[in-house]
Parts: sequence; structure tokens; C-alpha cells
Amino acid sequence: MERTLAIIKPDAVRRGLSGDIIKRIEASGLQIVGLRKLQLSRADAGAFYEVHKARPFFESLCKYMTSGPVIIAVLQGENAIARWRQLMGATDPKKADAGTIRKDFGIDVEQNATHGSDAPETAAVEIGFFFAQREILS
Ligand code: DAT
Ligand code: MG
Repeated sequence: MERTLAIIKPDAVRRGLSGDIIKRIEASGLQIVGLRKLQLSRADAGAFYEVHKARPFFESLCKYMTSGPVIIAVLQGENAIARWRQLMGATDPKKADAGTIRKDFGIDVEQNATHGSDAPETAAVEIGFFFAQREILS
């Protein structure tokens, strides 16, 4: 069993796509073991994307990620990290496979509808960033 952090980003929440995205998660067999809706502060966004601090798109990314509410979920299942990334598709919706969330719902490489952790270590840090242990189903 593995856990990953999923975020339905502001562009997708704003366009009323949360239900469609959650439907795809449930249909895939991944379990939602934690769920919350909030609006990130600038400090939240900066800390969450710390690894991208030196990239030219960092400021724009932080501004976008704080532009409206997000829905944050902890997903659990066998190979949850890879399965969720596969459901999402490539970072750039233009390059994402047909039938993926980013292909179907992403606007551009920044407003790409969803986030997913990329490795067990980052998943653990990202889950801990948003959820206390008692907020996750065991
Ligand atoms: P992913 O979200 O697929 O893990 P990432 O970790 O490389 O991709 O980047 C994190 C986010 O930063 C990504 O979802 C959107 C934004 N981003 C990445 N590359 C970008 C670029 N070239 N221009 C603008 N935003 C970018
Ligand atoms: Mg990433």
C-alpha cells in the first residue's frame, strides 16, 4: 500500500471540474483517505513548491496556486504514486496522453488541473504539509 498527495488546482476548481476529477480517482480504484478544501497562502505555495524556487516560472506558479481554492486529497492504493501520475498525464497538457486529466482538463503547462507527488519521499513530505495524522483514515 502506498499513499500520494493529489491537488485539484485552482483552475479546475474554478471551472467546476472537481467532481469529474474525483470520479476518475474513484473509478481507478484509488481510495481517498484524506480530503480538504482550502486556499493556499503565498507562504504555503512557496514552501510547497520550494524545490522549484530557482525556476523562472516560480513566482507565476505561486500566484496561480493562491488564486482560488484547491481541493487536496490523500490517495491510497498499490502503486498509488505512479497510478495517480498516470491518471493525470504529462505536466504539459499538450504532451499528455489522450484520456488523461491534464489532456482533458488542463489549460496550459501552468494551469494543468492537478498535482501529484513524484516519489515516496516527496509524497510523505507533501502529505505531512497538509494533513495531521488524525485527518487521514487508517
Ligand atoms: P508535475 O506537476 O508534473 O510534477 P513539475 O514538478 O515539473 O511537474 O512542476 C510543478 C508545477 O510547476 C507544474 O505542475 C506546473 C509548473 N510548471 C512546470 N514546468 C513549467 C513551465 N515550463 N512553465 C510554467 N509552469 C511550469
Ligand atoms: Mg512535480
